[in-house]
Amino acid sequence: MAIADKLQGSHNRSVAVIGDGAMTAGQAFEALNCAGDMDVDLLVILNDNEMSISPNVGALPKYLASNVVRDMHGLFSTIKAQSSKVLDKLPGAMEIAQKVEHKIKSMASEADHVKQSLSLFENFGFEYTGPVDGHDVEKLVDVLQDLRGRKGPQLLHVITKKGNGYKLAENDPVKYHAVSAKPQTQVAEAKPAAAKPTYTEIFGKWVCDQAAADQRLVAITPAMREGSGLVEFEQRFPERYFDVGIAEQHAVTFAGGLACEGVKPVVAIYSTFLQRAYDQLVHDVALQNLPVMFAIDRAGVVGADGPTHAGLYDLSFLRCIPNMVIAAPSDENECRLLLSTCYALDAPTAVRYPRGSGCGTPVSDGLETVPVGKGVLRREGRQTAIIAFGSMVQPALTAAETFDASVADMRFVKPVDEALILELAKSHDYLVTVEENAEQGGAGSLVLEVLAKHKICKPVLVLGVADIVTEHGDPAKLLDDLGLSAAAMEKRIGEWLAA
Ligand SMILES: Cc1ncc(C[n+]2csc(CCOP(=O)(O)OP(=O)(O)O)c2C)c(N)n1
Repeated sequence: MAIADKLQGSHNRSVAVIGDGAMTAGQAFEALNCAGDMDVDLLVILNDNEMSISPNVGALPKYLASNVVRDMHGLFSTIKAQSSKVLDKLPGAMEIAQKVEHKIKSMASEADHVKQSLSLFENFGFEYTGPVDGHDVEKLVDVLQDLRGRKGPQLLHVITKKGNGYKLAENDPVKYHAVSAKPQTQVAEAKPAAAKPTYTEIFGKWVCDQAAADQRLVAITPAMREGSGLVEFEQRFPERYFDVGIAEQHAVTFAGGLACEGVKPVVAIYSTFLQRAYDQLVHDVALQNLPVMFAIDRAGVVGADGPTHAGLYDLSFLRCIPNMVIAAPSDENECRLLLSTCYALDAPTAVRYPRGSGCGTPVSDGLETVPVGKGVLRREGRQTAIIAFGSMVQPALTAAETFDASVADMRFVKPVDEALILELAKSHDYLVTVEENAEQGGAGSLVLEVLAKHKICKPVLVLGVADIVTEHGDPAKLLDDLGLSAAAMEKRIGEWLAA
């Protein structure tokens, strides 16, 4: 935006605000690298609260918190703030003062200990201001007013406390990272015991059980310990737990490297965040057929987090990658079975499961596996067969009652059970496919490809998420709006059959 303004001769100011957690992402450094070498008036405000969702990780937070950096820059900032009040009034004096300041810093950097303390950001070509107390609003306004007149890439390092001023959040910043719209003014209520475990919890328990049974297992999360169900794993297997920061690309290549050496990585990742690591998934894992398992959470509609968090594309983007095995569990027990099955394979695998809980099926304690690439006929009907994938099996079973339709739970998207598809095509007049994924290139497309390959002409209704940006909101309502609740499915199938 800053470059666009410059190109167009506009005098807008661009300000980028980034958290210290987000700053652990490679892309942040790609942008610093680019902007720091450009003659561009850009202000980056780094909001440093030492927290991602959970405490921030890696070398960067340690660097930002180091006293050397804070003291050194604190000194420069104080001098700057004091002098700017005077210099502001003299035309041209501020630019001269900036140059002098640069000169002093570069002379000072000759000394090794001072060199160390010169900000990482200054070495990237940014002028560094800070650290500044982000809760001292008046001071912050002064600093921002000063920065407004400065030329070139600027970085303002602001220190804040997560949840500042709200005791509940200050005491439990992890929990209060995301709050509902309803204000919670009382002591935080204890969470009512969930009637049904979530898929995240199913994964969290499985990964601990599997790790206890197999020393080679390590778990990797790109900054989503809580969301991905790895809290217990970290406590029980700290040496085998890796939070790599908000660095999905690195999470995947890191897993590839570990797998090269005989370690068995499980990358716990949300569907939407895996999108960032597509090239790494292809080049650093799949092409080499490395046994990395992806436990893909939030696959499907996600609700309140909205379109950026919707996990609607993974079946489409995974299915075209060679060597991948992709499983989509239809309930909680299936989730555990398919996790164990995929983990046991010597190949890149993905188990994708939705947000929230399923239908409450009792879950086995064992680590038993199922045949790879084989589906299961869950309901035997006539005329119409619903070929269902993952979370859509349960609503399909309900919808099937109206039409006395057969329902297959395909379990795997890759390798897909071609024999079952062909058998259903032979014994039924109409086929319906259903998945919680974009219709384009997903599991329904896969069924059409199988039919085409075997020269079978059959009416097929492909049900999935239409080619639109989904809204945020209650997941059940979203699924209904998207035509994927049992009732909506029934209506769509009924209309199609009638037509
Ligand atoms: C690419 C990506 N990975 C993970 C997340 C999940 N996530 C949302 S906020 C957050 C922590 C952000 O920390 P920080 O940037 O320091 O901001 P803060 O919340 O502390 O202000 C994470 C990991 C995300 N939104 N996007």
